Amino acid sequence: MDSTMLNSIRSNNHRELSRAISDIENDQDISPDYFIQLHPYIQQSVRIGITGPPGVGKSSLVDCLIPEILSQAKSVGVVAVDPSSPFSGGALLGDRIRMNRFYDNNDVYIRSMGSHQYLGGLAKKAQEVGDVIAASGKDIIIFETVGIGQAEHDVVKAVDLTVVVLMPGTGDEIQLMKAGLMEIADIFVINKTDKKGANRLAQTLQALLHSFSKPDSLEPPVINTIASTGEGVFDWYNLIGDHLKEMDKRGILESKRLERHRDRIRGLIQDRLLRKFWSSHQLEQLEKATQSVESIQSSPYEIAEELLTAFENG
Ligand SMILES: Nc1nc2c(ncn2[C@@H]2O[C@H](COP(=O)(O)OP(=O)(O)OP(=O)(O)O)[C@@H](O)[C@H]2O)c(=O)[nH]1
Ligand SMILES: [Mg+2]
Repeated sequence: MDSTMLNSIRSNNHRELSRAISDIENDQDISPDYFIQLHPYIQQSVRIGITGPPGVGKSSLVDCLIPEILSQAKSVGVVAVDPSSPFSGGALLGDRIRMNRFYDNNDVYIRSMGSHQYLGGLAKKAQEVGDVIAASGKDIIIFETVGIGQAEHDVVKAVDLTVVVLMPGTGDEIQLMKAGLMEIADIFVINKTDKKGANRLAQTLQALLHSFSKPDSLEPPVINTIASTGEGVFDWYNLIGDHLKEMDKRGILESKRLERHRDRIRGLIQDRLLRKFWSSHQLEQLEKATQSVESIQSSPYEIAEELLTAFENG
């Protein structure tokens, strides 16, 4: 990155920001220098993940949260990960409307991002996208993901705090345990509490949390909302702030960030080594060694050994 680009991002030029994010998304070869130069300017942002089953109201909640954030004179970046998932009904349209509403507001940046397989994984991409948005000066960065697969677990690795959203009447409790959402939640939101079964869901959830919680661990609070009217959103926003403070006080935030830092270093080295290893020559050798069905007769360990030895011997 040249200094003009860095300055553009730092002066909150959303067009330059979008360009940078597209480069990251498209796996353009971005030099490490790019991120090294960004690094001094990314520390002030808080990164929040919002996940949950399809259609529970994640986007609607984010929509309500944006004005709350703005009313505290703070700025926000929103990244909707895979809004075009086949499971979602009209979310993309919803996201479009949202985008238009804040279109010319410099304190709101909204962007969607695919969740397909990226080299180095979605977590890496989400972290890098988070970095450039942070460098533009946003106070809060929100990642919205549908909690049905691997994506939310990757995104959790890129955030400080994770909110899991549920709704009554869908047997979410069971789904939640299956999907391992229990372990990743810092805060639970029960949305659509205008519908039947909200109390029952809250009670089941509390009981589950109780049985899951380890001594001295910070039990995730549960809060009710109705995103379609905005009810409870103000309290939810405050709860996020309070919970972050508590996580900070207990050193949880710091250790999360340190772990993330360490993970990223590990990932970068893995990436670099893999790229180096799979030169066109090595790919050719793999092709050659596995050209015919007969090659299945050789142990994969044997072929791997040969490739590794060739690599080590230059
Ligand atoms: N009754 C009721 N409907 C709601 C509430 N919140 C959201 N909805 C509706 O639920 C539908 C889904 O809302 P979204 O905000 O798109 O949900 P989402 O979780 O972002 O959905 P995906 O991104 O597709 O997983 C929309 O039709 C909303 O209008 C609520 O509190 N009560
Ligand atoms: Mg959505």
